[in-house]
Amino acid sequence: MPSRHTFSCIDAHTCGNPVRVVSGGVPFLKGNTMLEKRQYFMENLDWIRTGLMFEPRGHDMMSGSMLFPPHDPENDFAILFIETSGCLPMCGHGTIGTITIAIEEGLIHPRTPGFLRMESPAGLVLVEYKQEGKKVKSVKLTNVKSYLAAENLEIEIEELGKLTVDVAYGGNFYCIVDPQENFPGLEHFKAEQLISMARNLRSKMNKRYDFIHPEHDRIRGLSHVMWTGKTLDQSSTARNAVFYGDKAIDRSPCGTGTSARMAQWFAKGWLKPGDEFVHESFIGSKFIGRIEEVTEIAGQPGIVPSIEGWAKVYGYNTIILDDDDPYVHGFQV
Ligand code: PYC
Repeated sequence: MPSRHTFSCIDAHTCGNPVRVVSGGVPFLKGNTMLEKRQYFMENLDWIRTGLMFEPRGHDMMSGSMLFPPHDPENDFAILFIETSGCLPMCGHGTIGTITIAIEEGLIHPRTPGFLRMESPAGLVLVEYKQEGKKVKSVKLTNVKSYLAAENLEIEIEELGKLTVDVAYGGNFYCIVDPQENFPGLEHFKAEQLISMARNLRSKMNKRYDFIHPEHDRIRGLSHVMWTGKTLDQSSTARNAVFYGDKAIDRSPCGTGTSARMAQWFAKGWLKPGDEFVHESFIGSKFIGRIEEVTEIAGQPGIVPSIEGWAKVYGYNTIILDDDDPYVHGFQV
């Protein structure tokens, strides 16, 4: 007998990048922390992610989340991120979209209106949101500790030649490519070029280096590439195009990417605690970032960053994953 699984989903976008919250059909996950539950999901239930994220039910940029009860009663809820790139330890645009959906659609009932404590696989994230009537107008998250993991690494890719890059962590590891002799800036390239160059660069970096989070060894590997360049709006601080998965450029300014970049700027002395960091995405949408606190991670200097942005809910989806469909687990071309 073929089996059929039904998932209720609510769809939104955060500054242009999609977020699909699974509001019905969420599976039971074994584990005592969100990092353990993430591991259990990846080992046993990853077909739910691929079925809901990839074509024909999703697309290259699709990302989403599932909500769980918190493990610590002090917190409001726990979250699993499901994306075309896998189950990210943390996702900023995913958090902004999820909170907007969860509050507007009544999936979460905060003990203190306007504030939530969220357990992500990467650690505790504090959320503040502003509401006008039923609508959530903005979401600010105070992210996990972020730091510059490596500076001035040399690497060569066929398309550009020799590059000097930095690697920073903001909930995921980012290879940051700033304008330099062989890379004039993201504005000189089409999205497809940035994607294929980033795929090559990420693979070369991961063959040469092994980035492991000093406090959580399950968080390892460079998953994202950030190309930087000139801003579209002169009043913005910086612009980026973040590559993730195999074919995606984030339409939002990327929350964990913005955190990683603020950690990089802090380490280089370009950003001070409290300064506003207006980060533009590839399409020109903006997040406002700030260094909330200076900290350390396993003896290395780091920051606690915050990111603020908005999301819009746009639809309800009942999605069926039926084993008699040859593409039940999605596909990539
Ligand atoms: O906002 O952190 C983020 C993110 C990661 C991948 C896509 N968006």
